[in-house]
Amino acid sequence: MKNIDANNHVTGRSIYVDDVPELGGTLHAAVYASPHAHGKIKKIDSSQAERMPGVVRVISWKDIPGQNEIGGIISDEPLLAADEVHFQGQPVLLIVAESEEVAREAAGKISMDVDPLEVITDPRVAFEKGHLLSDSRTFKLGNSQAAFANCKYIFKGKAISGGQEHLYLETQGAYAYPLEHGNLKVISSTQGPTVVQRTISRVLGLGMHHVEVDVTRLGGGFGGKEDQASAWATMAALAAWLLQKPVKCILHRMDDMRMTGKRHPYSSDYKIGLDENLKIQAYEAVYYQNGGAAADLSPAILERTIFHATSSYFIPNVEVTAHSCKTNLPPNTAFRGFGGPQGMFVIEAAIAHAAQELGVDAFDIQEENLLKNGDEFPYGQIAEGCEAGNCWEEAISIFEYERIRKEVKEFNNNHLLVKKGVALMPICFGISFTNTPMNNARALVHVYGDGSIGVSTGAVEMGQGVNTKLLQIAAAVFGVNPQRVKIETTNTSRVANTSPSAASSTTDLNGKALVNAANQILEQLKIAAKNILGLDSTEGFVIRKETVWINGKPTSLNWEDLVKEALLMRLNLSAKGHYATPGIHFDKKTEKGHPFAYHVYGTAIIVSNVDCLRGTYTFESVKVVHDYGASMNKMIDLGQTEGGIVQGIGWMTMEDVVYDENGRLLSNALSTYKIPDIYAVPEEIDVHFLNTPGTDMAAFRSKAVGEPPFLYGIGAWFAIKNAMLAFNPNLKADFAESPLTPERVLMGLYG
Ligand code: MTE
Ligand code: LUZ
Ligand code: MOS
Repeated sequence: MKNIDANNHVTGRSIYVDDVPELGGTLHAAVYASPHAHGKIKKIDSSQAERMPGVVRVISWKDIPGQNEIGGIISDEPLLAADEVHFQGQPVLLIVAESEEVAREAAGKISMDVDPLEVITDPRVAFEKGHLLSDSRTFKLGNSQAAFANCKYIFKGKAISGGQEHLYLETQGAYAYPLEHGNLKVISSTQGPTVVQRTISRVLGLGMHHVEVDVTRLGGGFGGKEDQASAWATMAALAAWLLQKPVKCILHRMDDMRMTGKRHPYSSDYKIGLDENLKIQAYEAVYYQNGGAAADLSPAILERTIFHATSSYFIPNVEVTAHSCKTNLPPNTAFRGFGGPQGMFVIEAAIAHAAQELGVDAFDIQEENLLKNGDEFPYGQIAEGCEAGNCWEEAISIFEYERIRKEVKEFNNNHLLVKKGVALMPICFGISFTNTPMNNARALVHVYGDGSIGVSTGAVEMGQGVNTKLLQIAAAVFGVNPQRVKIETTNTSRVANTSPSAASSTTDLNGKALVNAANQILEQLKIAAKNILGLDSTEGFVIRKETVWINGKPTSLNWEDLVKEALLMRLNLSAKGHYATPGIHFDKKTEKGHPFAYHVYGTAIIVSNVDCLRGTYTFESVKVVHDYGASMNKMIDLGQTEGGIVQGIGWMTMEDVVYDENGRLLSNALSTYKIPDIYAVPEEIDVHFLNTPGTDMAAFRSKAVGEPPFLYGIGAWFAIKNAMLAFNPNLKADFAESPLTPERVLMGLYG
């Protein structure tokens, strides 16, 4: 089924927050943000701004009726700075005016003096000084110290990965307006409507029932709106509440880039030990996560780093420790992969290091250590339904890896200044929120008198196609034409206490809740069918193509008549379905458990082409065998895969988030922050669907697809590195730094 939004997207008809028709009297809010990265606030002068015609009010933390606190996991983040500022771009004042232009101009007339405090931007420096955002975490399996004593080869090194700007096409924003009885309605571009509702209720000191959050769709989220949409929604709500007027707060691109957090940069140390057969016997790593100035989701992201520390490999002796370091940067946040990619880059760097030193292909080490069924992850879960080996083998055979390898070698022998590199990237990603209680969802389904169906869930459409998949599920379970089904907006008054749409789990959780709701209604329809058809039993009752079937045979009863009769019989054709992932658990004391419903696997073969005179490069091909289970929508899944690959390559190669030593974002626009464009996309992306039955833990046995393909991009770094090695075999082996920009390539080649 085609994505239900496709036509509207390409014709500009899709509605985003800023497209919602404005109510009369709507005001506009702009944020005054700190120009200082760290300091005690001495004086703020907003008098000029306040005097400007059209300015309605300048709001400070003192105007907050409830708590000046928006931290989700840890209460360490004010909505508006009070005594101190902790990063450049931290919101200090909110200017509300009759137009957006006036509000922004007024914000530009505000000045602030601070007593400066030390600015720290490096996570290792923060760690040395003891500035941590949360408790450090360690996962252990076997005994790595003892195992190292028996390793033939041991390599130690350092790996650094950079930040990443989400660059959702729709910037952060919200539109809030007061309703009667002290209620508020907020239209927000958020992945987490309940997060927004909870945060507003806390800041305004209102019960959650007073706050209704509604989401139509997002122009992209990528994790950036899992937690960080709430600040802007709360600002709009605060102004709307204080002024009792509709207020819009939409960030301009450069403000969005400057004020919001990004993917966490990491700096890590690793130690890897192998035996003479290239079996990895021991692995240790310490990760320094650059968390920024407040915790945000950092503790959860830190956890996923160590969940994925060994990636797609089995290593019997592991000890990995992660520190969440507090720096004076905007609080970093969720981004596709949620800390997993950062952990997986380090183990791949360690393997590449060992390969370079031993004079073997990384391929040989990777293949020797691939995860198999029955292997234990360092967090205690046992691998089941493991497709790592199948994806790897199938990729090698259908894409003829041996031929690719030979061709690359030959090409390199025949070219002096242009070199090719090939790398394989096996992936393994755990599906479920690592915080077990979050793995639940609800759906509200109405069958209307004409046989049409309305579906509300907690799922947020952000471009990933969840609404299309939910529509497919509803149509399939009811056995009706997809045209009968409407997916409603995501609204906290219809579906409450939702987890954000994240962790790639949105279709699994909400889809299963939807099946549950639909089945309750089918039970009612079964009673109606029994009555109408005068049956003794409803054995084998099923609706297929809008016709009721009993015991494998079609009856004369169709969907519309069935619904009409059921309502005349006063049956309930509305239902609320609930789903909570069964069988998952995790004990943070022992750091062991079974946190994931299942894992997603795959293998990519990536070929790079590096111009060794200029340091520039292209990607000739990315060839993938991916484990989708029984994909319920191959076009959407392919889109997620292609998008994920390109976004992953961007993170590893060209997207360079740069702050200066004063914590000022230098890469603050698309002129200085390079993301992959159509010319940077690999010339060929060939995706092969592994043929498997999938798992019952996934909705319709169609495995989660949102984040895993991002991980293939990691292979791009190693494909470039391998091309560089063909030019200069003496490259530093014990240091891996991403993004591998053309500048870094050039300096690496001749350094
Ligand atoms: N695809 C598009 N087009 N836009 C997005 O914002 N977010 C990604 C991924 N794919 C995103 C996307 C992220 S970070 C996640 S967690 C998943 O989609 C969320 O949706 P899912 O749970 O339905 O896969
Ligand atoms: N969000 C979250 C996530 O809160 N917990 C997770 O485990 C997670 N994983 C991936 C993406 N977002
Ligand atoms: Mo995705 S990082 O779980 O929003």
